[in-house]
Parts: sequence; C-alpha cells; structure tokens
Amino acid sequence: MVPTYRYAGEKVVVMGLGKSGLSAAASLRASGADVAVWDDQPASLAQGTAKGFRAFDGAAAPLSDVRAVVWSPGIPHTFPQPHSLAVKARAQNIPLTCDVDLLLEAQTDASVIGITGTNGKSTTTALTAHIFAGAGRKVAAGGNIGIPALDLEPLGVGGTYVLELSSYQLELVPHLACETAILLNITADHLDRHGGMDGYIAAKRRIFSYQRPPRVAVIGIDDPHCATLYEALRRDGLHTVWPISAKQIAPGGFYVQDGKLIDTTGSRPITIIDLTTVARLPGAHNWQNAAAAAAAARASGIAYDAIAEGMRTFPGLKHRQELVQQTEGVSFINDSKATNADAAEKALACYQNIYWIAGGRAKEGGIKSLAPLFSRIRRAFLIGEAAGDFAATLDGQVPFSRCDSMEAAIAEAGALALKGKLPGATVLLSPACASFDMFKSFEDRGDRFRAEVLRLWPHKTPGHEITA
Ligand code: UMA
Repeated sequence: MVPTYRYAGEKVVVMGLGKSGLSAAASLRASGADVAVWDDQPASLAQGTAKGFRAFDGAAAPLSDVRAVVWSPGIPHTFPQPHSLAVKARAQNIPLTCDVDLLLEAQTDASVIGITGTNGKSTTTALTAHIFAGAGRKVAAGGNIGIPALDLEPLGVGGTYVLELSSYQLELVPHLACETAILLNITADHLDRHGGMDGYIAAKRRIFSYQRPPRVAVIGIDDPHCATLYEALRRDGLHTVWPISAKQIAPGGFYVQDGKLIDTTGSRPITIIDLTTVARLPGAHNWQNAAAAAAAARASGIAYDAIAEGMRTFPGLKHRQELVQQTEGVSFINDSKATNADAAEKALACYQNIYWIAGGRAKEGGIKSLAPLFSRIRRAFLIGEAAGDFAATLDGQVPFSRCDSMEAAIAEAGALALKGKLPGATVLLSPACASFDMFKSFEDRGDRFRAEVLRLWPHKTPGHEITA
C-alpha cells in the first residue's frame, strides 16, 4: 500500500466504495487522515462501515470541515448529470480528487508512464510492466487495469509506475506528470460522461499535460482523432513526439510492417522483433500495443534484446484472446472481454476456421458489422438473450446452433473442431455481448469458459505452455 500523508490529521470523504474507494480509504486512514465514506448503494456502504469507516451522509451531511472528496472514477461529476455531492463540494471549493492523483502526489520521486486509449490500454500496460520487470527495473502496474493505484507498493527513486488511465481518471489527476505518456487510439466511448466526443478527446489529451523530461509523447496515428492530435502535438513543440502504427510506416516512431516491429527514432531503422512469432500478441491491434510498449521501454533506455525477450515471454491477459488450451491442433481462446461487436471483430480477424461462441445481452447494432469476417467462421454457437437476433443475422451466411448454456456450446464447438481437423481450427469465445443475462460479469463468463475447456480437454499438447 502507498501511504498518502497529504491529508494526515484532516477530514476527507471517500465517495464510492468499489475497488478504488476502499483502497483510498484504507491508505488515507493508515496515513492518519480522518476518513468518512459514502456510497449510494446501501450494500456497498455496509462494506465500508464493516471495515470500521464512519459513514458520511452524502446527501445530507455538511461539508464544512472536509478538506477533499476522494472521488471514484465511475461516478458522474459533470455529465450527464453531476452527482449532488460533487455539486455541493464544488460550490464550497472543496477539491474532488481520486486515488491515482493521491499516488502521484505521494510518489513524486518515481517515474510515471501513463497509458490511455479507447482500446488496448490493459494489454499495453501489462506488457510494458512485463518488459520493465524483465529488464531488471523496479516497476509496478495499476490503475484502470483493475489494481487500484494506492494498492501498489511505494517505489520511490528509481521506480516506475506504469498506470492505465481511463478518461474518467484523467479528469481527476491534476498532479499527473508523465515521463512517457501514451495515447493508443480514440473511438467513440463513454460519450455520456464527457458531454460528447470533444469532451472525451479533451479528457484523453490530458495524458500529455505537464509532462516531465524526457517528455516523450507516444501516439497512435491509425485513427483520425489521434492523427489530428499527433499533428497538433508536433506543432506545439513541447514534447518528443513518437508516432506508432500497426498499419503504416511511422517515420520517427515505431511501426509494424509484415509483422516486424521497427524503431525509426534513431539514425537508422532497427527491427526489434517479428511479432508473427509471438503467440500471445495476435492481430494488428496487439501489434500497435507492442509498438507502444517498445516506445515506452526505449524512452527509459531499455535495450532492444530485453524488449524482444519481454514480448516473447509475455503471458497475456486473462479474458483478452487468452489462449486457454491447445489440443490436437485446436486452439481454445477466451475473449470474454469482447462485450461488443467492435471488440469481437478484432479477435475474428486473427483466426481462420473459427468455431465461434457468441451471444449474451446484445449491444446496439448486433453483429451486422461483422459480415466481412463471416467467411472465417465454420459454425457459430449462440447463447443468451441475443441468440435469436444473431441467428437472424447469420441465417444463410454462417451455419449456427442455438445452445442452452455456454457449457453446451463449448462441448459442441470443441467436438466439431476436433473432428474437422481444419488447419488453425479455433474455438473462440468472443461474445460481442455483455454477460449479465447469464453471468455475474465478463470475468465470470471467461473463468467458466476456461474451467469447462480444461475439464473437457485437460491434456495439453506436449511442449505448449499455458498460463491460466
Ligand atoms: N456509486 C455511487 N453512486 C453513483 C455511482 C456509483 O455511490 O452514482 C458507487 C457504486 O455503488 C460502487 C462504486 O461507486 O460501490 C463504484 O465505483 P467505480 O464505478 O468508480 O468502480 P471501482 O470499483 O472503484 O473501479 C474503478 C474503475 N471503474 C470505473 O471507472 C467504472 C475500474 O475500471 C478500475 O479498475 C478500478 O477503479 C481501479 O482503478 C473498470 C472500468 O470499467 C475496469 N473502467 C472503465 C473502462 O475501462 O471502460 C472506465
């Protein structure tokens, strides 16, 4: 835990008792602050009071002697409607802060690599930290990736925090000063929370604010919003700007061509690694993540061979094209994090001869946008509320079965894939749907997929390493 003495002896309210709120409350209390907590959900509030925190009535109690409100990132404080506690605090000039900002304020001696973007943040964060650790650096990764910032260890001088930062967190981090800041990509997301696309882009752009030397700004140039920001950053002249791309040559930056990751920031191009040989970074989206991680590592002086080794040994993240098992030529992939068609598209584009498990609680638009990839799918196994709609979309184009449970879908898909013996056959859970109709969360869905696959096919192919 990182202690945060900024509010020692003073009264602080922690708003929201999810992961970040509970972690912040614990750190503040351990550092001598007088902590009161609030959550609009009685069950969540009870979790806080069970840990001995005093309840602060967010709706009614006065804020007169409160020094700061530590805000949980998921709670609206501007758009679409500001929470009443945020309105009250701002009216009294009481700052809203968040756990990430408390970490940054407490650990100014450590370096910070900030990573944001609509997609790929978690993989890039984990990969960057893995490369740094492999190179012998003192490193800790956290933030939006699911490890609350104040749960990390104090690193101090010589340490590096690799922080995944969401647009929500970027609105609440005035102490952010990254040595290296990475913006991977921008597509429409969370627009309700930012008052539209301009607000969302403005939040993402904050990652480049007040950077510390060497002020390296790494930015994807494969989408129009980031390409425009790249030009603006170059014109500003405040940063060393390194473009990254998985689709085009990026002069003066890092790009991937025919799978080869190339650094052109120096006097001559250097090929770092052939990413087609790295099983746990499949697809162009992961190649862009790899380019970003390589840029962060080079900005910190990590050698090329250590970067390549870090990529080769990267275990991957759970639920994101996670290779669960390979047996008799069939790969079983858990991509439960793909809760919409855009995310499923990235996985479908990576494989041929796919036995596709999809469905759940549908998102707007369904799977019509995936039609260009249908030829890769040998058969679909449809589950959950969306099964009927998905069947109507696939009808006449892709054979499908409607399955009563995910377990039934796994058994049928696995048996067909093993029998078919097609090259590169892949049983892919990439649902293009939320999980809540059948599971507690996408993690629960992915965990159950993994458990069932390993129950049905426990024997791994000799020589193949699986990290669950
Ligand atoms: N709550 C209220 N009032 C409200 C809304 C919520 O009291 O009006 C309470 C809820 O009852 C709940 C708590 O607030 O108890 C939840 O707070 P939170 O939504 O900030 O969630 P945490 O558990 O603290 O998790 C947060 C991030 N969640 C969000 O930003 C929504 C986690 O990112 C992050 O991993 C975690 O902090 C640790 O840093 C998750 C996420 O979905 C993965 N992020 C979004 C994304 O990636 O798209 C941005």
